[in-house]
Amino acid sequence: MEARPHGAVSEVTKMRDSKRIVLAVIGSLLVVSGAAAWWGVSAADSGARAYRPTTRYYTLEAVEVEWAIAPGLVYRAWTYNGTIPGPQIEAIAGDTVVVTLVNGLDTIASLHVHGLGYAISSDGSFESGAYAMPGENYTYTLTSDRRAIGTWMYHDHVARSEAMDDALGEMDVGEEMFMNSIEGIEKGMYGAIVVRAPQERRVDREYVLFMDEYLPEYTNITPPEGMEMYAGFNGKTWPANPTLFAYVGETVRFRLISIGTESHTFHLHGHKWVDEASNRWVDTKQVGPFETYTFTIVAGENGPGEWLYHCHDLMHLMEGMEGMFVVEPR
Ligand SMILES: [Cu+2]
Repeated sequence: MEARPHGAVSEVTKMRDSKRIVLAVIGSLLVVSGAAAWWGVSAADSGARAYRPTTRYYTLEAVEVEWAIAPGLVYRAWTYNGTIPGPQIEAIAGDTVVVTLVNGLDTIASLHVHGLGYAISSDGSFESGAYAMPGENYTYTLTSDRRAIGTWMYHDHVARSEAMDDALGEMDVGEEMFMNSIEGIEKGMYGAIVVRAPQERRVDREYVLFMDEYLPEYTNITPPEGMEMYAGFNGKTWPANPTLFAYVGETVRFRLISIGTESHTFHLHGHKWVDEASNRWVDTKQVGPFETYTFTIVAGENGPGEWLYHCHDLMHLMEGMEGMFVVEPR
């Protein structure tokens, strides 16, 4: 079991009498008040029209379904609303999002979000108690500000089968360690959250691509000899990965999300884009587990065609991480 940072706590206690604490508090108050002006969403935003934040309501039902990652490759998936990924949650910075989780599984289930704000009662971890018992509901309240603008994900944090319980029991590692579970995520319980700026720059098309692996221990889908697993996009694998489409000259925004235990190196043939972090032109980007990456291209800069997109980890490519971006003349 991971040790709690007791050392850090005692360091703070030792410093309590020091004037440095007073100075640090004053300093952080100044930082917070300055930052609040930047990330708050208000009518005073520089020259922008006022956006009136609203509350958006979603219902997600945790359900088990038969899910095919490709023709003939089927497993009993755990999902939100019967699809992988689950429904996309949309908000504009400043909005409140209220999600009711209806638990139709035989196990406890939860919702944990990245990027938005929430009280501990909407955390979704086992320790927070913010999960739904089988057959029951749980409601999560999430807030957004300017820091939330971008691509994020939601996922389960607690769902676990009896078979997994038994397997963990045999490992005899003690009960506490495995109160949280990755089984829900590995079986398909995830979806995208997109938070937009009130005055977002419009694009012609937008695609969200989850990059994931389908581990045999969770799917019971056995890969061919020499392959560890199948892998792919949006709950699919080759040849069933999503086919994306655009006309030449259209702006297309990609929102990439790595959701499993592996890093994925996304590559799109025939196109380059400016990487915001480095301000450099790139055509490949590595996205670590539970990281996201957003970029925008102009479709068909090298002409129309059936352009490949794929993971450039060559094992993952062999395991099925390859799809088509079809660009047609106008
Ligand atoms: Cu990959």
